[in-house]
Amino acid sequence: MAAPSEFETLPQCGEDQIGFAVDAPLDRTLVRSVPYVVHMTQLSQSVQLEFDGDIAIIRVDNPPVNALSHHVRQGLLDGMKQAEESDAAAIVLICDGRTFIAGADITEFSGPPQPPSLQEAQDAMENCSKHVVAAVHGTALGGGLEVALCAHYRVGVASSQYGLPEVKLGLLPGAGGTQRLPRITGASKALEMMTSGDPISADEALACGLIDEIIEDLEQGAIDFARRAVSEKMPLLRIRDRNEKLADTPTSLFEDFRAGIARKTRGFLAPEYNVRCVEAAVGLDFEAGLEREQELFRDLMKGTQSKAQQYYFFAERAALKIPGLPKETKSLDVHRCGVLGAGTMGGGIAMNFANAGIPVTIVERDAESLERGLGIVRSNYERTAARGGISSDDVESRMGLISGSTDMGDFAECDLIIEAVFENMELKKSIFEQLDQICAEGAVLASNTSALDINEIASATSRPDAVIGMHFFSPANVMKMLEVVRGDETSDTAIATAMAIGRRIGKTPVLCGVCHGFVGNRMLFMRGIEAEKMILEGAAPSRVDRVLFDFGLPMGPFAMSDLAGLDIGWDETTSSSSTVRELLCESGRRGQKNGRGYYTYDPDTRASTPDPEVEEIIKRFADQQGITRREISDQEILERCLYPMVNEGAKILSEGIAIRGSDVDVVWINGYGWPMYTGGPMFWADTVGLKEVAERINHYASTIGGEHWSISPLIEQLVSDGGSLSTYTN
Ligand code: 3H9
Repeated sequence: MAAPSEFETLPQCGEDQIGFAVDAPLDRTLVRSVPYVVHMTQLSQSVQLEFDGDIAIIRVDNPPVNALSHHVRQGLLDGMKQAEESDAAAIVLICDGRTFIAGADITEFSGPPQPPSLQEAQDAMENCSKHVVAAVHGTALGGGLEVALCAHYRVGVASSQYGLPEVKLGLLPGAGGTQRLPRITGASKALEMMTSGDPISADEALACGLIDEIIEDLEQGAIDFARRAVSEKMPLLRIRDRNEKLADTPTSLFEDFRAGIARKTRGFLAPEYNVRCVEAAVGLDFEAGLEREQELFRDLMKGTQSKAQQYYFFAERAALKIPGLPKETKSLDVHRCGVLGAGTMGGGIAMNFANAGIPVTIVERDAESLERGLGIVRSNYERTAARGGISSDDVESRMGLISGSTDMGDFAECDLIIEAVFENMELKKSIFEQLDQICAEGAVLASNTSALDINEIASATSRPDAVIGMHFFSPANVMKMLEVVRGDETSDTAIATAMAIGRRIGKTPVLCGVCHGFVGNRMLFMRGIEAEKMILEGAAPSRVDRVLFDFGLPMGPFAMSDLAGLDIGWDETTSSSSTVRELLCESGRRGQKNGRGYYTYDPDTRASTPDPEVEEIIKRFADQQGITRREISDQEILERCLYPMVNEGAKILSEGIAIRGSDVDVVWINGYGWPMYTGGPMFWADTVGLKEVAERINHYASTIGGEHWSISPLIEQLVSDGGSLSTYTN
């Protein structure tokens, strides 16, 4: 096929060609700036071939993120073949819409592979006898970046980003990325990018050689670069042939790198597999490295971890969709947020808003508490600045967005007010009564309660439709989880506002209904009951904690209680020696804060050691209760901690408190550090098998008993229907 001359407008089209005039009504949000595109061949439903004079343009348009669905792969392959056969001098690969190709189409992973393979299209690019230039805007991610790495040159606009995020899906870049990236950036940078999955900026990409130029106008810049490549006879660079950046890779690099990421990646398979691939890039030739990559990719793809992580990718996005909430529902534009309470929670919540550039008014009952609270916020920021996380100017600008006050009247100027005082219903009701008097009409009134009844709190106001729960998790400035709790009368606007602002401040919001403890804490309470029972029956607290840590949780229930403080909600005057926790508090053990809780803590290192005194207190209490102590296996500990949670999760679902099973998983992964590679409690139970789970719950119901062991009818129904908790939707 011949490339038409620059001024030819509608040349003869072949049977597969569709002629388009310059102003053809196609979506060209960012890319169309060349006035004389002359003809176009639609290669597949999402890829077309055009010619701009002597430059062939392969254009991908597969909304929303130009994922590499089979028709895109087909179009790329055909486009490369036709462009090479044409008399175009060079080829530009470009995408329409908001981004360059953002990776393989994850929805295709669960089905049988559909031809052509991505590698066929990549080979056609890399081996092309003409210059191929990839033009990047938005995000070149995963398979998208791997396609760009097969071009001879890459150019991108200043806002473009580059990454191999496969590790976050429990995978590795399986389209040659593991062998090409290290060859172009060096092994160290590739290890960093592949094991974190985080993208780098265009500036960084230019600095490490990943791209060749930053351009202003995406399409024209890429075309100009391609013409220059031809006129200056730039070499047809194939990354696969380049080894210069790998030559002096120190042998110690890999072990040092593994040690550096060990803590963060504990339990995950994919980071280690990615490291092995970079080792292969350094130690083997390209083809052998590619084979190793494919072998490891297949291994990961077969395993449960990647299925769990892919499930989580869609779960997080599904949680943002609220059935029944009309699409046109407008969320309130929050210009200023009010926070009541400058304690640990209130201060942390205020930081989220300041971090997102939203002014905050924080109110405390007296000047001293206010000053103390603001001091803690400042020192948190200063600690982050000392570690290099933000600049000292950022500290000042963020503190500048937080105004302290002791007058609740100042909330009159706020669009959203979040109450963060301690958990006492009467106190909260009196506060909401006052907020009702003070706050502007239309403002959203939120409570950060972690368990209390939002409907009762709302009943203290004349506008229950404006009242909603926004449960942040501690430390509120760090944890991503936000439970948004809808009361019976909460308005659509209040829901939309809480969800939208949650996203704006970088949280993962999940909507749920009212019940004691909502989704997360209600399930946690059930685990707490069994954990407490097991230490009386003979399991040491450190053993229970170790079993859950080995399962993948960041810590077990006793270490968690010590961290939070054993005296939360404990009152010396009413303490009645009726639980181990009360007994520990009565004997002066407050948790990490005074170095003594379920464990004793080294004052310098904060390392914990089991304490014989605690063991003695537990034994004595068990004797008093007439409990016979025995050896409890790790398996029993795991089952008795996790199955009551699964059971409660199912009850939460069947009561309609959570919208979907996957929402429960999002809460537990983000709120409590449930290991993502198991997918969350609902997905995990599905992988164990609901029949097995049901049998074990019934076993404990008959041997141990208690309301929390009475099996959820939903589990029984799913067992008989062959359904699953993770895909269950109300
Ligand atoms: C890979 O490439 C493997 C290769 O190495 C080997 C191959 C052989 N597929 O996030 P958003 C959907 S693995 C299918 O809200 P944003 C998403 O579900 C892949 N669908 O937008 C959502 O759907 P809905 C490596 C995808 O602007 C909609 O697009 N790549 C994919 O906030 C909008 O998404 C990645 O892991 C996909 N790959 O963020 C990149 N990506 O509207 C994954 C998105 O129905 N993607 N969707 O809810 C992202 O990180 C973000 O989507 C992105 C845009 C940053 C691109």
